[in-house]
Amino acid sequence: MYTLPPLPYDITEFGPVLSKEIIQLHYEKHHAGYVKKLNAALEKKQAAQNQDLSTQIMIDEDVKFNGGGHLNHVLYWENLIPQNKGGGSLPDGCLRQVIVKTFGSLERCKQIITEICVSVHGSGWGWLGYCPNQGHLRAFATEKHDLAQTQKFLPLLCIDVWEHAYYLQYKNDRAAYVQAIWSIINWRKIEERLIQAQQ
Ligand code: MN3
Repeated sequence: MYTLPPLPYDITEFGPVLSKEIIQLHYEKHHAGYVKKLNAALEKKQAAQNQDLSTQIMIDEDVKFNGGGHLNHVLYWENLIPQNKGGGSLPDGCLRQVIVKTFGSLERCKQIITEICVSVHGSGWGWLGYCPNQGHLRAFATEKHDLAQTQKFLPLLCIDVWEHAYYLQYKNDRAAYVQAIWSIINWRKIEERLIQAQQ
């Protein structure tokens, strides 16, 4: 059984960037819904072991969608932090070094990820990922709830660009949501993920 992990902050802490209503709905309804449907699909999968292949494949689709939804949201909540607790500040360390090496500057990195997020057709995620084989970073998008690993990268940073992540506050202006979210990105957490990915 998978459970909804607690948020590492209070839902009122993101002030003008993400309203309490958005986070509450996103976390308590959307994320919780993926957890519930993932558990239901895993139970169904267990019971369907002797059924025909097409039935099993359809159940696997539910596991993939809801399991990806759960994992991606865990990463998303973790890679946010209120601005007054360090949101938006990239420390001087190995992450800054590799970002500058790959993109030229943090500003350019954010600009490329923003463009990728804005260009996702429909629902999906924008990512900064790390390739452990070649030791480099890449910005890319995935559709629906596909994992960063489907693009052969380990996830460092993710931005949810489903409409439920911003519509209550930003309406159809996804670009404004992505621009604003940079001020609450937890770069320390992302650096931790990089260090872990390099081991
Ligand atoms: Mn979401």
